[in-house]
Amino acid sequence: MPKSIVVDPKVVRKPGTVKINSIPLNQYTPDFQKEEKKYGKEGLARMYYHMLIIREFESMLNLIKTQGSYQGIEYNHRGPAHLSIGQEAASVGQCYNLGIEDFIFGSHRSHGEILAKCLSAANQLKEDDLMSTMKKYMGGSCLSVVEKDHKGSVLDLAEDYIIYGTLAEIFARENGFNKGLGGSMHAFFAPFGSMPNNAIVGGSGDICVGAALFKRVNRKPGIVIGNIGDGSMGCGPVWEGMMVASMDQYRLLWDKEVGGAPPIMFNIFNNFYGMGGQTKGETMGYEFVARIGAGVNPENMHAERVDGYNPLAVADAVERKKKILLAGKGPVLLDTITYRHSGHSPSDASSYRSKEEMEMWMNNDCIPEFGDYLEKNKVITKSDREKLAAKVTDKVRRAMALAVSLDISPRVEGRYIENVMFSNEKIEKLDDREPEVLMPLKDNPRVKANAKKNRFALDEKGKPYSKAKTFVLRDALFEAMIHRFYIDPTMIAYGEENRDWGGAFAVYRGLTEALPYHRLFNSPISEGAIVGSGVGYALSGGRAVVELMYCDFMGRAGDELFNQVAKWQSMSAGVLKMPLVVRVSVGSKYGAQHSQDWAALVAHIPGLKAMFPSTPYDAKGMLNMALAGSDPVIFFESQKLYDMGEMFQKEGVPEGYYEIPEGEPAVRRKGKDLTIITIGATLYTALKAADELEEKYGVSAEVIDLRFINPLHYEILVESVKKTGKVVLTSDAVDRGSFLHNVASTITQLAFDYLDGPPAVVGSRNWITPAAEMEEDFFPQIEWIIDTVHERILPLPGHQASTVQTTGELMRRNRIGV
Ligand SMILES: Cc1ncc(C[n+]2csc(CCOP(=O)(O)OP(=O)(O)O)c2C)c(N)n1
Ligand SMILES: [Mg+2]
Repeated sequence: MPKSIVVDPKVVRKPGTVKINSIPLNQYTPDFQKEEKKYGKEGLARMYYHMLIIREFESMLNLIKTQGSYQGIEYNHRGPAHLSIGQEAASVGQCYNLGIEDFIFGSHRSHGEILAKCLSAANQLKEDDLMSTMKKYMGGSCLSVVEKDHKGSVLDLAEDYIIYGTLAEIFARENGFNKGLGGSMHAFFAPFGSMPNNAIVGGSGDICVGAALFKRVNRKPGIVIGNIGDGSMGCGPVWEGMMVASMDQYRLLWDKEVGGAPPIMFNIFNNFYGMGGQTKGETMGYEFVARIGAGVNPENMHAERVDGYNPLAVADAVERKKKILLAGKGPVLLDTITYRHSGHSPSDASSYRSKEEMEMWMNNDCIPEFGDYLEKNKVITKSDREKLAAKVTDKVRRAMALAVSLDISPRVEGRYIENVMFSNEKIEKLDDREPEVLMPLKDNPRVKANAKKNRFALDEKGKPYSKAKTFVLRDALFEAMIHRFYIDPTMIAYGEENRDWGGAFAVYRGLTEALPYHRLFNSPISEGAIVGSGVGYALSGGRAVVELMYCDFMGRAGDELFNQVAKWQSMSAGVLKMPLVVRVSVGSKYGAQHSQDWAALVAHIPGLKAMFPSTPYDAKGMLNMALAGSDPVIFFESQKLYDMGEMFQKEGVPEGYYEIPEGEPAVRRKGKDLTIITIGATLYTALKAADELEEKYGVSAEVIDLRFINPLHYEILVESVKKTGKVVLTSDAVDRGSFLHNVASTITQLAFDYLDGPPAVVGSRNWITPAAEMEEDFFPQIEWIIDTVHERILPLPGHQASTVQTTGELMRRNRIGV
């Protein structure tokens, strides 16, 4: 369908100027009467109390890190502690007007935000709900510690729970909010809307957008705030996240009923420094973070600077912005100024800032200043303040005593981590409502067209059907996608050119007619945020399929794939699921930056499942499985195979639903003298090599298509090797670092006694991928496989090698690094 907005040269070439609206700075004016009316004395005092809790908590960690003791309790904390002393008003102010359903994501410096959000949520919950949340979470392990000997209200108990749960997490204890597997920089407590905090600067900048997308698409209540630092404004994922968050299509193309733009606020806790780099005057040029909004959309992202040293100014801003977000008019950018008294970390000597500057901020410290304001307005007395301070110290001391004890707060055994690397669930659908679709499945033009195609590639005489009449690999992928779209209402798919174009390689052609915009849409060219927002969507409870048009673009989404997709299930100790499929197309013909098979990079990162089908039957069955699971799957597809019909499954690709058993390689050709193991498109090259080996040299080769990279069952491979004693492995990945070397060494360890010699890997050359016309010099060819067999495995009588595959050549190539 052509776009509804015509790009008219007369209009776009017309001279003119862009008018940019002004951006408010620190416009909040304190008005005690109004504030008292809004929050009541109790609410105002509570804000102060929450600020005190954070201050004491962080000061305790500072003492532990610098002096090894707090209130007479000694402890050696080996991990990090990025403290937010000085920033308490900003986090408490932010959370005060947020509901439990509102999410906040954060950074490496987020202890204060976890405490502020959880304390605010606890205060809003009824006692029964509070108790049942605490009892249910991790089987009540954290609650049972603080409940013992506790006297006082449920809210008071919840406060202890929040302080202890956070601290135990920082100290890597089993009773911590994430069983100690997250730690200081990744701790969070989802039941109260405190969502993952990220040690990667700016890491939350695109994840938070996906969470907001989840809320919008699935009509869930609440808003999402991405808390990131001023230093993170230099990070690509943050900018990409803002681009995804501000796409015009939410308002112009999506059904009005969906509700507009995702409710996302980018909140910059602007403490004016990265670690030591000063963001104003040194490492950035924005002058005011809020100015950035003007570059993103005509509403300036509703940006403003707010005084984060006054909790009431922040609370007011968040409340106003929340209305904008709920009305679908986001995104919002908030420049919340604040200052950390503490160093970046306790070992930081603050040599990059002047004593005078630090003194000025300390002299205006947000806690005494707010305390004085409340005292002046008779909300609390001096003696109340002293009592509150004593109460807070007592709470933190008790939590500390519990958290340092290995008897009360043990660590999980290292082996436990194995259980949370994957969730391994089967989930038909992630919500019960009816999936939103635009037509019955049977009326879909592509479904109809596919119905007329031959689901096996060859006719009775073994002759291939014409391309137009053959059901090919891309059709198989389409069938798996549309099947799940009609079952799981939360499932969405997006990426570059996904909608009208039908995906760059036409896998999605036919989905556009079937799905409303909010379930299938084009994204900006933001590979980082495509994957990162997928992470946020999936960990919030939805199923997302995102696409990287070329494997080579994984580089653009490196952090998201390797640090985010792969890690959140385990860093949350299984609290979060990651039903995210990343479809990655592996190219050829387009040269050095569009033709690389990087499956090995994925194989190297724990926490990712990876699949690489090479037949239509497998493509459908494996994608079916990926789309019914709860784990992240990197799904590789070779562009050389999109047009390939089914050559192995004689009865053709089934029309109904089926799955391929996870991790099982497939024997494509039986043999007894030699095992050839392949990944992806080289299967077909290997089969031709096997035929030639048989015909010319009488060598019977067994060809096994790995299909899976992780998890991978070795039984079939070992069985074959026990029979043949000889192995060649081949794929389109360059030889050095290819995953096939892992397979080769594992086989060697599992079946050493059965091997006649070392397995040989035939990969692509360690070069750039050259032009299409020169690819035969780069990708493994039939002769390379046969020559390798001849030179390194089994001399073939009368064979004349046409390429050099000797061990000497191996040495030479390695010596010069190519
Ligand atoms: C991607 C990445 N680069 C660098 C770092 C190291 N690092 C940790 S915190 C930090 C400064 C971050 O500054 P800002 O975003 O303003 O947050 P603040 O520390 O001020 O809260 C740096 C450079 C990191 N964790 N992640
Ligand atoms: Mg900063």
